[in-house]
Amino acid sequence: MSDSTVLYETAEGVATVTLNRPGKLNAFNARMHGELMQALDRAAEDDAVRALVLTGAGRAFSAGQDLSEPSFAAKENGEGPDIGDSLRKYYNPLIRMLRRLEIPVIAAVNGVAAGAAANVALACDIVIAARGASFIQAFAKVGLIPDAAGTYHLPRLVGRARAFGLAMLGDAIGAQQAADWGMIWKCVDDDALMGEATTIARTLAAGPTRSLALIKEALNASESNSFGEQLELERMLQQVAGKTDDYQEGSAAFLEKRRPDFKGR
Ligand code: T3D
Repeated sequence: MSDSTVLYETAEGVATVTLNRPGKLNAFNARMHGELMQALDRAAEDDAVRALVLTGAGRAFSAGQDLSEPSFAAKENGEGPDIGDSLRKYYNPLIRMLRRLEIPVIAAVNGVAAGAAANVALACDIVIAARGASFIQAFAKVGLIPDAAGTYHLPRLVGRARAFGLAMLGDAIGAQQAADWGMIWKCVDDDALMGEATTIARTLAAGPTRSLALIKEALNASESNSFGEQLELERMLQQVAGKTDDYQEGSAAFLEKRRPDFKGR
């Protein structure tokens, strides 16, 4: 059994990254942050990796920040810890990395996703969850505010009314409800989760990787662009997509009535 806090394996163009502190419900500590960023860098640098699955070992996806980390304790003078510093060092770079990765990132939420971990999942491109999984904006329960881009993604995913309810009450919502609310892509039976995540990831890994990266760029930008800026961005990105080998292949395959063989270029 590996003692790494993050497991990394690749097969058929898909990197599977597993948060691996099951005894602590995969809560994030400094070491796990470091190893997770290393795993994401590794995937980014490997041309053979064309999709990534993020999941958790054991019964949880992750319980969010490890609240027993010494950096979370009050200082000797009674002053509270500088949690903003932890966001600057760890969570903000992680969320930026997930959104910046030029391959599709699929969160396979296998169990509870609480606090920052719920928002790490929601920062992924496609989120699928096991029926027994739940999402908890646990922050207000411990006197904090949603971070890891929760206040950005939540209202955009579920609307203002539900975002306020989730953030202020901190109640758990089940995977089916999350899917019904449009917070995630889909909810599947528990024992189907990894099969379904792998099927989606392999489909995307065999897809036109550059075009998928451009789709990601465009949809992420649409969250803050004006209508006019977005039309202009679409023009620019479509120009890039049209010059890829995969566009040549995709259009030729359509006209020749065959399946395309995308190379990710
Ligand atoms: O650095 C920064 O930027 C700060 C950012 C903070 C962002 C945050 O994430 S704040 C929110 C942190 N997370 C939470 O508040 C969630 C705390 N955990 C829970 O509410 C519950 O554990 C769960 C609802 C997730 C699961 O409940 P349950 O009943 O299935 O499990 P449990 O018995 O509560 O937990 C099992 C063990 O994991 C237990 O340890 P033990 O008693 O067996 O030794 C528990 O203490 C530990 N654990 C669970 N969550 C955390 C944790 N240990 C440290 N930190 C945790 N977050």
